[in-house]
Amino acid sequence: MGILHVTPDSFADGGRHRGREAAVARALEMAAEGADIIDVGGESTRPGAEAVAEAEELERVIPVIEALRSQLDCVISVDTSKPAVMRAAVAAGAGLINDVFALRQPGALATAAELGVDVCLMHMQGEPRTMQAHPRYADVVAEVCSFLTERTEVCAAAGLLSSRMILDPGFGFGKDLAHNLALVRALPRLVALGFPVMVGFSRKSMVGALTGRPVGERLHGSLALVAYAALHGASIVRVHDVAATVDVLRVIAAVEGVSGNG
Ligand code: PT1
Repeated sequence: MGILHVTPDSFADGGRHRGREAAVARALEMAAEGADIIDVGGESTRPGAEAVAEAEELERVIPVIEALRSQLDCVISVDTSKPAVMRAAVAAGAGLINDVFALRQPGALATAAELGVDVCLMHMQGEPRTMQAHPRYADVVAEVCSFLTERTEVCAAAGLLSSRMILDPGFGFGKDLAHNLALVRALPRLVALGFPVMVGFSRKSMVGALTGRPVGERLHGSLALVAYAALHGASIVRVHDVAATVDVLRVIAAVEGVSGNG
């Protein structure tokens, strides 16, 4: 899954148009590099990020999804927690709702059930603006597993198909380095819950903490986590650096004998 941030190109005339064009071009590039899914997001959920208004998020992501639908044969994912954005994105061609709130915002669960597309349910402690202030767990792995299991049950009761659910432990979402590492080590337990597991470490502060490197120099550390996750059962990796990640995954697939090359 390639990450596509759609933000207006500020301080320039026609910034919105240019921002859209740049996003579409980057999506096509990621598809050519081997991405199977493009995750389109108009609201940052990184630590400390402020919320974006619904109308603004719609203006950012919907025209890009519309443009991509006709040019791309990847699955288009929408990274949102807002029911109106989910609805418009699916109407525009999105086939996956990636919700860092795991459909806990008002109206999101009923909307996703009605839309009938795939959903990624992610664990987060707190909310993006403040989640890194005091992450606290008695047993982070047990708590993440029980949260995700409960969300699959709530979603199933609301009418979502289990076969359309993907789980994500939410690296960096209300978790310190020890919590994140415990969850990486516990990937087989997450996989054992019986759903495809998605992971996102790309350029995150956990990679910075482990390597001592700034955000622009975290590719190699991110790839190490991609390889570890792939070898421990993760099904989807959410990344900025698609070409490098595809190389890692192709090599692992070949060694494991699933490449189709004998
Ligand atoms: C993710 C994810 C996401 N991450 C899913 N969706 C982000 N399903 C956005 C840092 O510590 O992992 N899974 N959507 C981006 N969020 C973060 C969080 C970015 C933490 C950076 C950090 O640096």
